[in-house]
Amino acid sequence: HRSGRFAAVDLGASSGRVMVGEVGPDTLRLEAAARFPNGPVPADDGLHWDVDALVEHAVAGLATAYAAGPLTSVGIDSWAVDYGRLRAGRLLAQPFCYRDERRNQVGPARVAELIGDEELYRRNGLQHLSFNTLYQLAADDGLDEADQVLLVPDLVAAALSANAVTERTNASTTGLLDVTTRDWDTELMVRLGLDVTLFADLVDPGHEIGHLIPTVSDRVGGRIPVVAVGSHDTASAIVGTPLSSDDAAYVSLGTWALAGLELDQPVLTEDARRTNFTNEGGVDGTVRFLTNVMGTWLLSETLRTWGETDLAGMLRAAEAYDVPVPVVDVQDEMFLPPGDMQARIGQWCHEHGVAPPRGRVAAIRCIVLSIAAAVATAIERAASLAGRSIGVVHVVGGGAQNSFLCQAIADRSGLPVLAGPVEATAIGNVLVQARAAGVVGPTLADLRALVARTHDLARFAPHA
Ligand code: LFR
Repeated sequence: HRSGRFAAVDLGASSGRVMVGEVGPDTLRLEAAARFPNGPVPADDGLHWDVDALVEHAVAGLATAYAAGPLTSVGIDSWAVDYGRLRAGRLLAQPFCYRDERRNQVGPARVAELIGDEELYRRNGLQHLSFNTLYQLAADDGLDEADQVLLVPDLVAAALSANAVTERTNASTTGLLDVTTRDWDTELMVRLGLDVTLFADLVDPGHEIGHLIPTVSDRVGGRIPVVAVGSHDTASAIVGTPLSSDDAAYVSLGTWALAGLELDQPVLTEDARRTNFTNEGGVDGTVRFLTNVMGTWLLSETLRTWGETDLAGMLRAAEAYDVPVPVVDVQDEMFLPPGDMQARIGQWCHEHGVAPPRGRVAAIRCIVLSIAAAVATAIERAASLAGRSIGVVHVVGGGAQNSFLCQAIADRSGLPVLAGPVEATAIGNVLVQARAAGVVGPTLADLRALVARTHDLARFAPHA
């Protein structure tokens, strides 16, 4: 194929989109066919996602995309970790959301009784996040009824194609994948009391999962293939990041700020474990050596509780409001669940004996500078743990539009920041499909060179 039109269904924690990428050897053009809201839905037994609604939005968005011109294939990515329970191919309940406070206390405690943190890290290489899939499974009292569990993008792919698989980059976030072999760690599953037959076969990005089932293709307009991509959104984002040398670090900046390095081999040292660095699986067997920093979630939750919608205006005011504000530890678990972040910042400051930011604009300034400080620390640690020196920081994702935050990261790290593309995740998604169709590639470097040729990046130099 010389070119194609590839659809990316990209599901984020606060919104989803169907993007169309027109890709040829020298072209990469992206446009949105549909955008739709998403978010945790509270119920009696905890926070859930509405995956049925996401599937419906995805199909409607694909129909809109197809109406503008035939699609070559579709790929699906989303946030990691969360899963649905199925029986005979049917979803038993809507998946839980990883920000559920109660489950996040139960799960790690149950796993800790069965396996120590040090051994667990040697096996799965994952940073400790209280919501990693294995902890959620340990807190799940409804597994007996299920004959399969699927991660969110795989659930959507199965709804579209009737084929159930587990895409490997996202599987690496479950904690149940062997970090060295990248296969299911069935021995660990057994030790945790999990039925190994619950987990579907692993496939790699580029694998054709199946074709749209007739009820879906009738609505969309064509019986196109569903192709596995880096179905963990962060894996796709890193494919779409124009990294061009070993001294480049990245920050995939959205709800989370995923800050780190692309490596060939995992770093499984005690230092890496104690500083909470993860070795997630990237596309083409790469390692995403990074840590989760609380990201724009803090901003979006703050604005949501205020009933304020003008993020850009608030950021402008906060950047101009040059008064001292405290830098809080955004990694504190108190900031994980939904709620009033300004109040929690006040509480954090009270507990740590510092003066809280006064007023809304100061609160926004405090959040931005605090995120930047945590990101800078993460990059510095990643470099030292991996034995690299860093010359440039790529910021991709929605946060690349936040120039106050990008500048703050440059200032705090003392490194130049290259911001963009904003749509790195959708770009990584469509590029892996385009490569599977023989349009571009074959190496990640080829894909990134195309991103660099077709996208202007904004540069932020550090202020002394
Ligand atoms: C980003 C992300 C992170 C993952 C978090 C929870 O959207 O996928 O990589 O740690 O969401 O799934």
